[in-house]
Amino acid sequence: KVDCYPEPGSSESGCYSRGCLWCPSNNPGDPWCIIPDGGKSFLLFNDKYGYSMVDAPVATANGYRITLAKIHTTTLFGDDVDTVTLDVSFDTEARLHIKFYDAANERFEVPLPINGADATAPADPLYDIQFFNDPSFYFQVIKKSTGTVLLDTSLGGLTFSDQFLQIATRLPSTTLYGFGENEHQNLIIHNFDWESFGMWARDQPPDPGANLYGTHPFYISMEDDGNSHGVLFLNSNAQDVTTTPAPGLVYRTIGGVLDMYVFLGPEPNRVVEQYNTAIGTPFLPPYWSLGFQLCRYGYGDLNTVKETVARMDAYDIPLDVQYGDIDYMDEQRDFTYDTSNYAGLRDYVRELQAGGKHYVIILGELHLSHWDMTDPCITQDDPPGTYPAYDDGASMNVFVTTSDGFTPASGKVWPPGKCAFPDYTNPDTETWWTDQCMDFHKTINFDGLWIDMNEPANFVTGSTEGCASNNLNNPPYMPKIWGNVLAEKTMCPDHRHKLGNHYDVHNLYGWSQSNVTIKSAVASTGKRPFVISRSTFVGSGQWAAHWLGDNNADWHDLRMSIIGMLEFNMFGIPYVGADICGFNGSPSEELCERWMELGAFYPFSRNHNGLGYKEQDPAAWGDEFAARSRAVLRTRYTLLPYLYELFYHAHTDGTGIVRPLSFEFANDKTTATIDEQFMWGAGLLLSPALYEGIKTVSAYFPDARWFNYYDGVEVGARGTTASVDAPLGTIPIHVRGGHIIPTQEPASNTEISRHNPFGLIIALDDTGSAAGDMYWDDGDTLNPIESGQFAHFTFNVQNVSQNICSTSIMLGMVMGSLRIMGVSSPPQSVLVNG
Ligand code: MIG
Repeated sequence: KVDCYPEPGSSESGCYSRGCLWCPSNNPGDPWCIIPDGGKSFLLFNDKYGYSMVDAPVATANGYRITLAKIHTTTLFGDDVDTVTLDVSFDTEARLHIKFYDAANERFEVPLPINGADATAPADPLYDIQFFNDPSFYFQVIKKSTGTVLLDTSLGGLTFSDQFLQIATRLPSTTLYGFGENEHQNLIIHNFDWESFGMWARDQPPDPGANLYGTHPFYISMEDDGNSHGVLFLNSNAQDVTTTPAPGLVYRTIGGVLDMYVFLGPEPNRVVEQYNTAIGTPFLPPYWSLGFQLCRYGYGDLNTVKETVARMDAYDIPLDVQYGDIDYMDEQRDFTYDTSNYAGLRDYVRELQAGGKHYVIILGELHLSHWDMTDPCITQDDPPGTYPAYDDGASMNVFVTTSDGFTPASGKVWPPGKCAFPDYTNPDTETWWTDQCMDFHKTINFDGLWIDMNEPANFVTGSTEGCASNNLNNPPYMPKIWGNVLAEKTMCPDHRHKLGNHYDVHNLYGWSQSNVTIKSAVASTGKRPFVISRSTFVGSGQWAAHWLGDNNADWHDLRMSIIGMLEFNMFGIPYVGADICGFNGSPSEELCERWMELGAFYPFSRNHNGLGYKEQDPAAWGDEFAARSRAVLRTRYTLLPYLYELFYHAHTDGTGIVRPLSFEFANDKTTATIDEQFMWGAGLLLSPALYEGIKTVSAYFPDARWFNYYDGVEVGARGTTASVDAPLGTIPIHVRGGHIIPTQEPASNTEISRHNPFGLIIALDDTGSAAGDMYWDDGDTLNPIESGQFAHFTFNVQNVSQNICSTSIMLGMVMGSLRIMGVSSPPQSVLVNG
């Protein structure tokens, strides 16, 4: 069934007037008004819905072109497009591109280049596509090796109207991962009972059912035989997806085109690689940004920041990055700092840097008072000449305008202030924004930029003047988003950006800001950039990291962070983490300790706290807490060379860093739903303690050899669950047989640890072999790979080989230890250097 009345107010008469069938049902959730499927299941009705092929598909250089004519006479939301072109291109052996667009009129399309299509049709694609006209047009995509039908749009309901586009497909199984940004209660979406997820960037703490900060219309489906494939809907409008019992999906969007990419895998990790390579692989982070980071909203003054850092140092808890949240600013104006409460910030940042630490500042909030409402607005209300950021921007016309195309749209953050929103789709904005950043960098020598509230958030609905009543601001179909109003917490959809109406580009706001800000960061620091953004879209991972937003300091959100982290690794943003110890609320000591343990294994490891809550940095709780946090962070630092090497692969091949167990053990069905354990790469299994009061974790061990990281002892369990010890201060870690993990002696920050001796953990598999590799560079120069300024080693039990070696990088690298796990009898002798 495909719902013919997806908005509220379904009724029998309303249903018939759409030419649909009224079928009351006892199953809760079932739609009662359904799109006719041309007599296939309802013999009384001959109505056809959708489109039909006018002629046979026409072969093109690498696929087919098909002309589709609308066949139904009724409409759901009006303005149906009569003739739709379908272009199918066989992009690569593993990637198929399917695009429906209006044959006659240009429509908005996301300007993201999709990389890597072959020039000519691939010789032996992994897929086949078939087209049908029975009774209306549908298609099937088949995985050739197994015959599995991956997409099957015979469920019907294909709709292409101006403000309502819909496609429905049957899924080959109920193992479905992805779609975002939403809080999913389970790693796999296991509810095929008409569950909907809305996608429309929103300043919204992670609550179940809400559309959150970013938009990622991408899913991975695992077929029953363990093979996988992925599908991207490349669309930036407000949209939603609904699961159906078929099992199937109904995808709806209110603008743009229906543009789908299918990634054939067949292994789940290959799907992630294929997807990430297509949309742009993640940036290579500077090494220091793999260290532990500390932030809070509302330190209030520089002395408090200094005291916090000082007690971290006193306990020798590793710390690489300190943040400045909006309270460092002068009344929350970007590119200013509070010269009374933060007097001396300029020198303090230099002092931190001299000690090997780094400083990251927040941007994108302006003109607010103590109110918890901020946004990327630039204040408009300062007298001319007093706030250069606005004056310069106004003279360069860099702001989003109202529908008239020239008046800057005004948002509001705190009476009586009004503010303007930079339009990052305007090339002039890049110049202006970069100038501001470079200028400010002369005052505050920041190392990275944190861009917040770029959904974009707004205190008022739409603008200070509200929003006009028209089809953009009030579209006929409202996707299943919170508030049911597009302008809620943001600007009016009819406001104008260089690239198009806000209606079309809203979901690209944080994306375009990231793309610009990474360039501004390079221009300012001259080093490898570090940008972290709250709102993201398909492709954002090339430019920015992401944190999971304003979570709660509770056990539920501790657990949910694993799912969020795993999803963003699928979405091409592996540099991700949640606020350790929670943003809203004050955590218990036990919760915060457990969070420090889990957070030590977020790629983005930052303890961050909301305004007014109890201090929760790891040095704030006393000696025992500090000692445990120190221990768990030293474990992280020991493993940083491995994390860095995973980032190298993410950057060069698009591989996920943090992976679900099911992506490594796709044929083991038990792993499909596991979301309280995760893997770093293929070699490390993490089984954190996630419930109050527990001292052991019941962990699943897929069929492999597993060794306790801490003592090297082999776990007996294979393909079964075992109880592992997790006293406070310990996160269970197991090394998988067959893998070699590069390590380094830890220190209080990476600038120091980078000079320490390296080590290798060698965990043998059943055949006595193991392999691994390691990437190394100076940690913060720009484009080290392009310029050959790096070293790359591959290891196996028999030998070590240097693939690529830059001698300056190699200088001073010392191999300090080898730990070999799984040797059957103790060695009789050891030879070093011959
Ligand atoms: O209205 O800058 O998600 O991390 O500390 C809150 C203050 C604005 C929201 C971010 C949060 C940050 C906070 N910001």
